[in-house]
Amino acid sequence: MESTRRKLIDLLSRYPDEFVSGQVLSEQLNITRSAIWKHMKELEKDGYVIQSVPRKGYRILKNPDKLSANTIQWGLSTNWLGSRVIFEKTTDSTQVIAHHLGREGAQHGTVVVADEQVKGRGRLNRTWYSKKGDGIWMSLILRPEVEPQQAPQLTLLSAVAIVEALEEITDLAFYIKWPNDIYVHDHKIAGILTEMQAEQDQINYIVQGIGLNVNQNREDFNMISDNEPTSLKIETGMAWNRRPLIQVILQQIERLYERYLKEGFLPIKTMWEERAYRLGQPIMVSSKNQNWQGIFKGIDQDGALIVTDQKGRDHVLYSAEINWRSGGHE
Ligand code: BTX
Repeated sequence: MESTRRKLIDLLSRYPDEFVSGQVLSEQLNITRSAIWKHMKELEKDGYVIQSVPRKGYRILKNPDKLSANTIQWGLSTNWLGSRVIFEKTTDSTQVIAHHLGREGAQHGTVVVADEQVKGRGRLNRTWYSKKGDGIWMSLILRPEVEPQQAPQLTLLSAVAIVEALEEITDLAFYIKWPNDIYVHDHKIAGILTEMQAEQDQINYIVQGIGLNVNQNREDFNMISDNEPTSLKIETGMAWNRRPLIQVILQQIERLYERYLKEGFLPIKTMWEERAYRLGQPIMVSSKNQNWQGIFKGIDQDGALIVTDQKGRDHVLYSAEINWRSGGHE
């Protein structure tokens, strides 16, 4: 049932301005014309507006805004990412659900999406504000066959993929602040939280959380004082439908992930550095209780930060606190 409806959407979406006849649909899907009609009624329940004209056929007039496991999957052109989607109207955190599923053996590529999170979290248990209906709050379960120390590479990989997805659908330029934040016009629009369950030399699973602000207004961020977040709506002046956005993001992540498995981290590293915030510029580092100024040179093979100090020596930093904006002067 599910996959028939998915194929139906795929067929109709291929010819957006044309009618596709019931005859063609029934031949392609190998079901009767009355079964096609029943599927159309089900799609309408999920928010599709479908025009049906006798002797011409069917066409989609409007895709649904509504998020559900079905609407996320229909029209999603991935092979494995999102092959299972769990959708919750409201939850503490999609990370919690995904960890639970991961422990129970959920398949690689399972995606958990929520309309609202009441305990959304960032790194170091910071709060991630996840207002109802206004953003993309989702967690991916991944089971990569790589060494545990390579896991941070997957944060960088998804950051590049999200930037590519956002640049595909808007005219804005996005960049990545090491290691996990996406910025536009100096404001944070998205964050990535990669958590891992591993044994010494083997990853059991990774839960990668992605939070993207979509339709918030400026006043929705009044409670955040430290980094003036932004949303797609604030930046573009228009509201966005989250469903196609989720699909483009998943498609880009899957594409880059497959490239990573074939070609390794190097192409991802290059793409990441092309989009890196303040690359080649002075930044302040506070590590080992010392503050010093250096030049942000790039990232290494593991995704760690390379900063050159004033004597020209390179330092590899994994979790140092970086004062990005100051360059030592603020
Ligand atoms: P982070 O630790 O880099 O960023 C958290 C910080 O960002 C907060 O301390 C706050 O200052 C600021 N902040 C909080 N909410 C927002 C927001 N909506 N937009 C911009 N800035 C904000 C980044 O952590 C990783 C966030 C991952 C969120 C996803 S959502 C789906 C999944 N579920 C879950 O609980 N977390 C992940």
